[in-house]
Formats: sequence, structure tokens, C-alpha cells
Amino acid sequence: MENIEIAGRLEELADLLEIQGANPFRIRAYRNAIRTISGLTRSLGEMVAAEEDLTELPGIGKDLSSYIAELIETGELEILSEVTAEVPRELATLTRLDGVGPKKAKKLWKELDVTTVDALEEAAEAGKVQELDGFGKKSVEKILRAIQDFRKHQGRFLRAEAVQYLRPVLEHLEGVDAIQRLEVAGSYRRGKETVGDIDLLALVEKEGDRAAVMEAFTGAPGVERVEMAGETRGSIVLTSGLPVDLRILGPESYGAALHYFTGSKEHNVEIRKRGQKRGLRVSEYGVFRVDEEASEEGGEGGDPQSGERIAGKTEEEVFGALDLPWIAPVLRENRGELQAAEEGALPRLVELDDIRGDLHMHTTWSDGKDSVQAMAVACRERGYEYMAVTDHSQAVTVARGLTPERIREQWVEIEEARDAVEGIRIFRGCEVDILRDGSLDLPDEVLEELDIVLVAVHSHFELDPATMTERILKGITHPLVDVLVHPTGRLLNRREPYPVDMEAVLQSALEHEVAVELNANPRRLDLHDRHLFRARELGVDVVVNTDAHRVSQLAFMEAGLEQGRRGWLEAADIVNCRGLEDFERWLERRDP
Ligand code: DGT
Ligand code: CA
Ligand code: CA
Repeated sequence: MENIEIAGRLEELADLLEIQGANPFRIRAYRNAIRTISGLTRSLGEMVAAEEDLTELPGIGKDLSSYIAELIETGELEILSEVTAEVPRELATLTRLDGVGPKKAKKLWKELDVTTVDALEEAAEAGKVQELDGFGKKSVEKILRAIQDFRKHQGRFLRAEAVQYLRPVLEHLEGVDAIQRLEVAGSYRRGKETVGDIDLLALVEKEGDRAAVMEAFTGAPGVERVEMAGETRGSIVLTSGLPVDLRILGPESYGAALHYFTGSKEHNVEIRKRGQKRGLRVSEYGVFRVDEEASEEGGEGGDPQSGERIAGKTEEEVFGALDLPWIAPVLRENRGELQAAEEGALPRLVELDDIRGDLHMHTTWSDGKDSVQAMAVACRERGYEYMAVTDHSQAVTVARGLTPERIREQWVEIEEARDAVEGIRIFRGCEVDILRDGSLDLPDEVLEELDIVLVAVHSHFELDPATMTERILKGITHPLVDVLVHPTGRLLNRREPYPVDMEAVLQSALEHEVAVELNANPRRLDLHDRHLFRARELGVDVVVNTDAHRVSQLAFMEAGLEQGRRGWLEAADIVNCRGLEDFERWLERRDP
């Protein structure tokens, strides 16, 4: 069992215990442990196998250590079965809805006998929910919106989670000698932030080996059920619910299949059209010169492999047959990549090494878990030349946002960190809340003394699009603002973007020389790829930040860059790819 699944099971346990009314300290301890597990870089399974003492990990006591061992050894958790005998298990799903915590879930269950999302929707629409204590009309509206979001995302997996669910399957198949090449195609290979399923391709040269490969696939660790297992195609569903397809291919068509199953569908359509203009038929089997007679007889429904095969072994061959250079999978979304390829104008996509600093992170001064100094040391270890400490401002009370007084106190600590940690420039920043009316949450005299000012919306997501847009425009046109962070507020699979006219925001950002953030947190990845593409087209500055709330989250940067590449970003488009001096000039860009 992977760490992420262990964390998931413990989270379910904590949610259900909380609904049951267990001791809050115990629940808090579980939640701390879940965070520890989520941040681990090593596999708990390996640690247990090596008989390591898990109680040495922060936040993991005797109880939790034995639960983890039980999950790894049996795949089950007895205490969870005990709790679910009393509290309906579906209630844990209800608490995932924005606006429904364990307290509300319990009330819904006890007073309305509501335990599922469908039943909740029905009860809300029938007006029963708003009559309950603690649920006003507003909160019912919010719940109904959350249900819609939930439905929309059902069945899609965060990329970052899918990576972890998939890992044991890949490791297992990498040990199979009959497979010469193994690749993940589909939306996963295109770097999409969520994936519907996983499309695996295996190159198997000997036809006689196929059955054994299929058997290895269906026997992979973590398989919940086998949907099909044919000669060249199999489908499994993992215990996490993630569906995985495998296609077994020979060398002649491997590249063509890799291209086809990488998609996107829209890209494939354009490729096929381009082939047709050249008298070629492009398919998952290869690129074939259309045989006039055969196609007249058989039409489109004819033998997909008729005609002379002119490409198929590699993707380069397939693109080459269409007079194109190879196009990176992240660009294959039909956003003009064929034309750019033809003109030799494909972007030189940004890489991790291009990043010179991280400009958005939290510390123990607000809702972060590590000190300024610890963050600075970690940023330096990542090879950065600079960083900005950007805790929340006062309006964000749930995150213990800073008042002007506390910000000034923080500067003392930043000064100490500057002395203690050499080799990295630490900028004084703040993530300043854009209030409901568009004004900023800190007075100008504080903003003036900050090196960098980030602004963001953290409340009143319910505003109508025009009001929300006006609010954000007012926020970013304040003359001391540098970056608009997480511009749409989306939380993947949880909260839709708030309604905002992004074109207007980008135009205004351009005019006022404000940068927009690509937030690298795998749950946010906001700005989205198509907005990044637009920002680049307009020439709006982009900043890629992790918004780290602890040292380990500084590693989110790579996930952000994957999204950036989907938006065609080059290092030159990204402010924090500039060297220190150049970046400092950028900070002073509007000074008279
Ligand atoms: P997902 O799984 O929803 O995140 O998205 P994809 O892109 O991985 O889609 P999937 O798994 O349905 O199919 C994998 C690729 O196979 C897809 O990106 C393109 C190709 N493909 C599938 N169905 C069609 C189709 O009907 N026409 C074309 N041209 N390509 C297709
Ligand atoms: Ca897929
Ligand atoms: Ca698929």
C-alpha cells in the first residue's frame, strides 16, 4: 500500500471519528500524522519491511504506527471497520464538500438521515436543510454549488495523486523482461493537472510473450479488479479507483500508437488532416500511403493497415512523415502547435534549472509550519539566488494573518535570517488580501516598506462575475502591487474557479506592469494552461511560485513548471527565471 492510500484511509478514519464525536485531541493528532505521511519522501511499506520505528516520525505515536503496519500487512484497518459499524462510511465523502465539515455532516445524518451526496442535494432542494440549526440559506446555496463541483470532477484524479497510485504498477512492469519499452501515454503524458485514466503502452517484440505480459499486468500490486484482459489490450482498476489500460504493441507501430494514445484527440484530428493533404493515412498503426484502389473499394472502413507503411516505429518518424519536427506532448492540445512546428517556432520550454527564486511562501508567522530561517536554508539548498517571505495579511484570520505591527516584528526575524543564511537574498513580502471592495488589507506605508507585494482574493467567492472582476482590477491597479497570486482561486476537484473575466485581468496586468502567478501547488495549478498561454501571447509577466507552507512543499515547483509548459512558457516569460540583479531591476520597474 502506497503512502497516499494510507493517508487516505487514516483521513477517512479521522473524519468518521470526528463525526462520531471522538476526543478532539486524538483527531488533531491523527490529522498531524496524515500531514507527516503526505510529506514523506520514503515509502512507509519499505520502512515497515525494514522494521524501522515509525514512532520516530513527527506526530506518529504508538497507535498510529500500529495502524500503519496493519494497513500495510493486511490492507485493512480493524478500527475503521468498528467505526463504520456505527457511523455510515459515506459521511466521510460528505465532509469533502466545500462548506460541509464533520459537525454539519453529523447533523445532516442525525436529523435528516442524509448520508450521501444525492440525498443531501434532494434535502437541500426540498428546503429541509436550511431549517436545521447552523445552516442558513447562504450555506445551503454554497453546499449546492459544492455538489455541482463535486459531480463535475467525479472520476478525475489529481495528477500528483495518480503518479503515486501508478508507481507500484510501473515498478512491477519494469521487472518484466519481455517488455522492451514501457510508457505512459494519454493526458498523463501531456502533463494535465488531472487525469481520467492511465494509458500504458508496452513494446513487446515477440508475439509469444504477450500472454505473459498481460498476466503480469493483471497481477500488478494494488489491482482491485480486472475489467478485461485480451491479447493486446487489458484494463484494470486499482484499489484507489484509478483505471489503467495497457496496450501491447510490436515495434512497427509502437511510435504511431504512442503518438495516437498520447492525444489529445483534437491534436490527433489535426494530424490526420495534415496527413490527408499529403495522401497519407495516419492512425494508431502507422502512417500509410493511401492506396487509391483499395480505398475506393473499402472506403474509410477498409483495412486500417492497407497501403505502404512509411512510418510508425517512433514518434519522430510519424512527425517526420508529415514534414514536422517532434512536438513535446505538453503542447499537443491543438493550440497552434502544428503551425509553430512547421515554422520552426516551437517554444523552448522552461525547465526547473531555469528557476532562480521562489516568491510566495508562508512561515510560522501565519499558517506555515517552518521558520523563516528554515525556509531560507531550504531555498538555498534548491540553488535559488533569492526568495520572498510572504505570510498572510490580517483579514485572513483563519491563517493567523499579520497586522501591520506583527509584520514589522517579522522584519526583525527576516533581518536575523539574512545574517544567518548567507548566499541567498531574502525579500520582505506579504500576501495581501484584496478585500471585498477591492481595497488592500494593509496601509500604504507598510506596503511601501515591503520589497514585494502579492495580492489575492481569499473570501466572498460568491460575488457575481462583474463585481468580482471589478474587485480584482481595483486590487491590482494599486500602484504598490507586484503580483496577483492564484488568480482564479480554484482548488482542483474541490472548488471551481471564481467567476472572473480573466481577459480583462490580464489586459490590466499588462497595462499596470503587474505579474500574474502560476501557483505550483498541485491542488491549485492556477493560472490554468490556457490563461498562461494567453498571458504569454499578450506579454504579461508570469511568476511561478510554490506557495509552500512547509519546507517540503518547495518541491511543488516542478508540478508548476509542467503546467507552465502546457501554457508554452519559456524562461524568458517568467520573472523568477531572472538572475538576482535583473530581478531587482524588475522590482523597481515602476519607480520614477
Ligand atoms: P483523460 O483520460 O480523460 O484524462 O484524457 P486522455 O487524453 O488520456 O483520453 P483517453 O484516455 O480517453 O484517450 C487517450 C488518447 O487516445 C487521447 O488523448 C487521444 C486518443 N483517442 C482516444 N479516443 C480517440 C478518438 O476517438 N479519436 C482520436 N483522434 N483520438 C482518440
Ligand atoms: Ca487517459
Ligand atoms: Ca484511456
